[in-house]
Amino acid sequence: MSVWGTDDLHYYSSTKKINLDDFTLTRDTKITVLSGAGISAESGVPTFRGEDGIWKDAEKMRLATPTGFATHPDKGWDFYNLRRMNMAGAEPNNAHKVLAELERQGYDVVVITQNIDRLHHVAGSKRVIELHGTIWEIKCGNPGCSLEPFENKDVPIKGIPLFCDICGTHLRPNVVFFEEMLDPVNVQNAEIRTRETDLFLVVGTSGVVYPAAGFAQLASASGAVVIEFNLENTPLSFFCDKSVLGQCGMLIPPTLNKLSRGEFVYEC
Ligand code: BJW
Repeated sequence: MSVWGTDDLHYYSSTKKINLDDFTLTRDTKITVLSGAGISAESGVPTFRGEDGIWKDAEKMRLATPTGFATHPDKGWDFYNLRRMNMAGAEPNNAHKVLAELERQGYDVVVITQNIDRLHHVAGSKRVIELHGTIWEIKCGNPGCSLEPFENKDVPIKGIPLFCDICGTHLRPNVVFFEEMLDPVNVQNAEIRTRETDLFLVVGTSGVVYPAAGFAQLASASGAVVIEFNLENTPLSFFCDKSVLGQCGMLIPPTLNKLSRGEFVYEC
């Protein structure tokens, strides 16, 4: 098994469509969720792409690269401080809460999230793989430095830009910038879980960033039932047995209720 899996994750093709009437969600079902920015949109956290997306501003997108942040750590921290303020004020919405409630009721749920906001944790989800890190931790910008990432919840962080006491390099958020490797342990755990999963939910992601997007393709190729929740179709729709279009906070609860034949109930 490859740790990165990007070679085989990219190019799966899917022609299968599983009839959801033949599928029943039970406590033995391994459920895996791949979430993206869209799951937090109803909590007031902006998405990246699209009309109101953060990446409309090309400078901000450059700041989310290792070189961009290292060149302008002051601007980089301004950008992340604004996002910390936004995320600190955000509450989990029904999409985060229903997934946490599913786990709480004894269903076998793992969330693989691309989000850095920790709203899945706040909602109560216990088994969460943070593929792109978290804004609530800081690490040294020097990958060779011995400083371990540490939690910091100050909003805003004062005295920016911050520098490492050990090596003097700038400090930065513990998030995965473009062109950076994801934590191989996280990727491997996500890959193992995806390969063995029965039901794979793709929630609020544009499905264009890899290796994350490849997990939906891997789930499909591994025989899972794959259901997408999004406002619109995405490049991943092709790999899904069903795309449920609309706000995920509204649509996930009734879908889970239906799949469980009424056993799982979540009151919005
Ligand atoms: C709703 C909704 C509602 C709204 N209900 N739905 C060429 C050059 C360089 C690199 C590459 C390259 N080609 C490929 C790569 C690899 C690159 C990549 O995939 N790039 C593509 C974009 C082309 N990947 C990487 O670089 C990764 N590393 C890597 O591959 O290392 C190996 C390597 C090294 C060097 C060179 C090449 C490879 C790392 C990726 C890290 C991504 N980082 C970010 C920033 C994190 C920190 C931060 O937040 O500041 O992660 S970018 C951003 O995109 C963020 C997100 O997690 C990620 C995915 O976005 P997401 O979550 O899908 O959000 P949106 O906005 O795109 O979509 C929201 C969706 O929600 C939409 O579909 C809406 O419709 C929907 N929605 N409201 C339901 N209510």
